[in-house]
Amino acid sequence: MKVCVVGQKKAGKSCFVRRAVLNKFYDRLLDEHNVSVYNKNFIGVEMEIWDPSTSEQQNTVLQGSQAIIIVYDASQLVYSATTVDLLQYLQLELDHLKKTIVPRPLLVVVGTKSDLYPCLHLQDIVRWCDEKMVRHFLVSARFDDIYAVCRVFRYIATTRNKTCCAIV
Ligand SMILES: Nc1nc2c(ncn2[C@@H]2O[C@H](COP(=O)(O)OP(=O)(O)O)[C@@H](O)[C@H]2O)c(=O)[nH]1
Ligand SMILES: [Mg+2]
Repeated sequence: MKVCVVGQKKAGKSCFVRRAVLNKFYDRLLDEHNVSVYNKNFIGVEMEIWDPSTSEQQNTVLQGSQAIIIVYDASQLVYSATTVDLLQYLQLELDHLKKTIVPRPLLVVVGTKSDLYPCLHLQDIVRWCDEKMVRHFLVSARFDDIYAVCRVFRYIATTRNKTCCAIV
């Protein structure tokens, strides 16, 4: 199953993926120009997790994804203005993905860096995700353990299994 991770630069995409796959945290930017691909089995579902660095790379590797994780920097949720910017970004990204990826993938939103500031406007994002019927997770790649971060991938695996059963 191909899973792609997208989001703005420095949102915390690579750290999120590395915590989930390698259980490591790197306190600096790495692989800024690469597309990293990791393989890992989550509750019986073999996943190929793609972590492109730039938005150009994101657009070229997205096709064929059965699930896409939109990662955002939850430390932005401390101000209303940055929360509004974030909601605009999420709306654009969601519209773009729904239009361009066929067949339509499972979409998940993940806020990361929850350790940095209190997420004062978290409810705005959670409400938005509820309206769009997209599952939302809040994590810290720095301090959460691998089990907590992997909730996202277990959710994707479970939802995919349910969809397959429904089709059969
Ligand atoms: N405090 C904190 N910093 C983080 C977390 N995740 C990422 N960072 C930092 O945010 C910066 C960007 O992270 P990175 O994963 O490379 O972002 P990417 O460009 O979206 O792949 C790096 O300096 C990371 O150390 C987190 O959960 N908590
Ligand atoms: Mg990265």
